[in-house]
Amino acid sequence: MKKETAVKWVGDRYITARKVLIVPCDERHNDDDHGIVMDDNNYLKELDIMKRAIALSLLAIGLIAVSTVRAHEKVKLTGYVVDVVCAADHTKDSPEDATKFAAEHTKECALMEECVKGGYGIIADGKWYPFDAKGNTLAKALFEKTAKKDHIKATVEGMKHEGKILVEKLTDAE
Ligand SMILES: [Cu+2]
Repeated sequence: MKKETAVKWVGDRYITARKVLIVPCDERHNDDDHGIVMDDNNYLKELDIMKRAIALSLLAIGLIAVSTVRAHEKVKLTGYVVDVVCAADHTKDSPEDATKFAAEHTKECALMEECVKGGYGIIADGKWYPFDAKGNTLAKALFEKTAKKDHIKATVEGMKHEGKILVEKLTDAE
């Protein structure tokens, strides 16, 4: 703002020879970006604002990238593999009860048509973690292969994302 053109103060305004600038009270003494008059100085300020906007956008993109990486937390869990249909009744159990149910849940049940369709997950430390599609395929193969009737323990490795595990590896445990 060209101060020399300011004639006098009226309330929150500078009365200038050409136009009236509205200046917010708290920014009156600062270099303000809120002037309405466009002159060469303001044009430069507009560029400044653009630069700031670009910097802020880049910052926002950075933050989103960080949170996406955070949302994909690497996990390695060992527990009992169970089908989603049966696990649904036990997700609110105490960790002890959930673990007991998962341990006693049988291979036979896990391979019933409805249970296969529902997909699989793991109960580790008493907590339920459903698998993604790849996890479901690997879990079904594990159930088909195992000689155990129940207590079907496995270690799953992958990424935790929105409560699900994006399974990379599923291996027999014990
Ligand atoms: Cu079942």
